[in-house]
Amino acid sequence: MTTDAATRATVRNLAMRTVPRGCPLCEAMCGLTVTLDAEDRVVSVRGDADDVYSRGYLCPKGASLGAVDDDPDRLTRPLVRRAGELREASWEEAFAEVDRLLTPLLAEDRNSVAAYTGNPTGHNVAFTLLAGRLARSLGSIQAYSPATMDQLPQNVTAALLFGEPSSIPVPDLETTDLLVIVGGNPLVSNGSIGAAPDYRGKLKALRARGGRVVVVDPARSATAAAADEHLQIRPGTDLFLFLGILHVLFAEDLVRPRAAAGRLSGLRELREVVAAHPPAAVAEVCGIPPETIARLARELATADRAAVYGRLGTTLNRYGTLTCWALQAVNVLCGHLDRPGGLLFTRPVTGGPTTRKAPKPAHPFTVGRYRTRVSGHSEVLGELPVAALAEEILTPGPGRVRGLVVYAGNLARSLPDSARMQRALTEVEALICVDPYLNETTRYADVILPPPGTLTRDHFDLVLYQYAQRNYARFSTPAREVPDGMLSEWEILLRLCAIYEGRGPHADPDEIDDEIATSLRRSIARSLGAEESEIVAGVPGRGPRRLLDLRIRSGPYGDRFGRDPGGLSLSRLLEFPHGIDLGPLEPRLDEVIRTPSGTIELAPPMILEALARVEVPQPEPGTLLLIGRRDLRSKNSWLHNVSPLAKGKDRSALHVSPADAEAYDLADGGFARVTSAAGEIRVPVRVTDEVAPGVVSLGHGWGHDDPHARLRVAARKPGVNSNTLTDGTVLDPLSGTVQMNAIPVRLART
Ligand SMILES: Nc1nc2c(c(=O)[nH]1)N[C@H]1C(S)=C(S)[C@@H](COP(=O)(O)OP(=O)(O)OC[C@H]3O[C@@H](n4cnc5c(=O)[nH]c(N)nc54)[C@H](O)[C@@H]3O)O[C@H]1N2
Ligand SMILES: Nc1nc2c(c(=O)[nH]1)N[C@H]1C(S)=C(S)[C@@H](COP(=O)(O)OP(=O)(O)OC[C@H]3O[C@@H](n4cnc5c(=O)[nH]c(N)nc54)[C@H](O)[C@@H]3O)O[C@H]1N2
Ligand code: SF4
Ligand SMILES: [Mo]
Repeated sequence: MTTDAATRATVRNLAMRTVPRGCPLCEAMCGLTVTLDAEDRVVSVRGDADDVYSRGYLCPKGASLGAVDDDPDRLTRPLVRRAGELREASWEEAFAEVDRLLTPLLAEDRNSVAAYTGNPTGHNVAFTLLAGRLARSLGSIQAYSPATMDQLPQNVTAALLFGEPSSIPVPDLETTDLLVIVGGNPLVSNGSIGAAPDYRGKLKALRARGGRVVVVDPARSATAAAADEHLQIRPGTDLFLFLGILHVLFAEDLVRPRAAAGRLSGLRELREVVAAHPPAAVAEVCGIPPETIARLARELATADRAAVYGRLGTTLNRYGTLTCWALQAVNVLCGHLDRPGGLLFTRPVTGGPTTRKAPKPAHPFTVGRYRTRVSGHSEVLGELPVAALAEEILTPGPGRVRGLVVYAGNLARSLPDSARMQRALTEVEALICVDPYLNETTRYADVILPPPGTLTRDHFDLVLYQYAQRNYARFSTPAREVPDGMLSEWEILLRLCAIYEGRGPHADPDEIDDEIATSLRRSIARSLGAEESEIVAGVPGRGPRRLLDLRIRSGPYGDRFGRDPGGLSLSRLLEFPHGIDLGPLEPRLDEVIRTPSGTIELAPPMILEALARVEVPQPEPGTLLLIGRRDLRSKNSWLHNVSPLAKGKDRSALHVSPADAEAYDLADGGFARVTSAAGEIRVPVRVTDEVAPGVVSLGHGWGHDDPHARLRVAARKPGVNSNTLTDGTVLDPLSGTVQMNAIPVRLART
């Protein structure tokens, strides 16, 4: 190396900086360290060994965060449709176009404009803080999100049992001795509503201390392969397994609710309804031997520290809510709720419904305050089913959805019945997308408003701290500036609020920012019984930090605006860039329960009525059941364009059992035609005994073959879109959640 080169290298190294950042790519919330050079280019991303929550763990997605943000296909300017083509435009032109398109529709009928709030918004503090205002400003009942193809059955269950939809307890991975994972694959997904960094390490530790892991899954997933026992259940039948377990608990007098004792109602009704479901009867339905069901029930009832944890395999089916309810009833009756080593309720740093004083009297949980126009689906927790969105757009008549705003969603790939969804995206009169990519959905847009990369924003997991493995918080400041010519997502969203509210495209976003802060101060003053003048933010300026400071200071660890000087504030949290550990999860059932009866309501009428209507699934002859799966280097539909994550072989093959491969004359590496009620695909086949005969599996979020999208890396390995096959006609009646697993399909060789 010449002296000059050495000097330059030294200068470069001196100018390098390493900043701690929370990873926004999944629910594990790992702490990362991002190293940037003098030109603000990301040089490396590593696990942050000093992070008090993740202790250095990261996965391939986190390691690629620099590449995620610096993907050359990300949009850097708004696109506006002119003469049929999407063209680059200034922000002023783009907002003027949004105003021109939406304002007349909103003036005529607020409900003619729908909004879809997609998955990445849950990891984005701008959205989580502004969601309420965005919805109120739009003022439309047409509100959609992935909840109705994800966790809404768990929310409805929590609302029914505990009186608050966000009260979902998480398994205490650190100390449990028996973990039963039902329809979740945390070794790939890193877990969800109960996620954890290094789930594999946590399961290893569990087994090393003599504990057991049981996985209930139709596929031998990575988690099932790492477990002590794998129960290969028939897709869509978990409800019956849990009814069988509940039956045994009553029949063998194994009910001992411990922490929940004395706080239960509905036990007698529950005993009556499960009497009709002995293991011998349910075994036929779910394909698990009756003696195994009885043994599992006894093991759960006698284990000191055990937890049953369920995720998508329990929610995305016709009986999603009943399944989640029965699963939680098992935890309650076996005494694992609200106990260390069982399931606990996290206490989040910004507080929430269960850390504030309970309303008196508590309202009973109801659904159906309004219904969808076309099929009459009920509203549930302010949402309408995603499966109804396409028909609300496509069906003519008064009240039709004519405008659609999509915040971070890829409707053309992630929603059921893609063909119909795409027709709807063509038909909708105004489509506004807040999204960094020109992809399979945004390519139909009239206006695309692209946010800058994740490293330019404040990061704080406002929603996800509710389900962390410890009481924990970390605030990350931006690693680099918003590039010239771009607007922060915060500002984009405030300007949309202004347009929805009829203040026009040029309104000052700061005004709305101030209004939001004022109303938050007012509500905090009311809940603390303080004067509004006492409730002041301790950080200067506007934006997310001011609102977060108000929420942290009024939260359960907060300094209560000086009343508790040792307490937390955002300024104090900023002193801990590697996160602050607020202690292990602890029992707090008294704080959580807020049902009208003040008890855990085990047998609410909604559940009993739905149970009475349950039908035993009858497989159509000649069909197989299609289930989904996730992929380590994907995040639903949107990381497939990131080069380091796109390496390797095609990941969207259909998994077929050896027996079915033989029956349908399919070869490993060959192709199959898969047909369902909604459509047909041609897909490469992988013959594997990971799936049982009669079951096939395919990941979702693929199908990057739209020539109008600009996803150059993804287009090289487009994969096949599994949602061509999900028809979206079967919904969980209690939550409106769509069946995405156990889809009947036919196979043929091509
Ligand atoms: N790497 C990666 N991580 C992710 C995501 C991603 O796309 N990639 N997505 C994130 C999101 S949005 C979510 S919601 C979470 C989801 O987190 P998980 O629920 O853990 O994810 P899945 O891999 O879908 O696991 C579902 C499991 O259910 C099984 N299953 C299917 N049908 C049934 C059934 O009827 N009964 C039972 N018992 N099991 C069934 C499937 O075989 C699969 O193993 O993951 C998050 N994390
Ligand atoms: N068949 C089948 N379908 C499924 C599932 C399944 O298991 N099986 N799982 C379902 C589940 S659980 C979920 S959560 C949904 C997810 O479905 P969606 O909510 O539609 O989410 P994604 O498909 O991940 O698309 C995310 C979009 O957000 C954009 N984006 C990424 N980061 C940002 C950002 O910071 N800001 C903005 N504004 N945009 C951003 C991406 O470019 C992409 O267009 O898919 C569902 N679909
Ligand atoms: S496990 Fe999740 S949070 Fe951790 S690095 Fe990977 S994507 Fe990020
Ligand atoms: Mo999800």
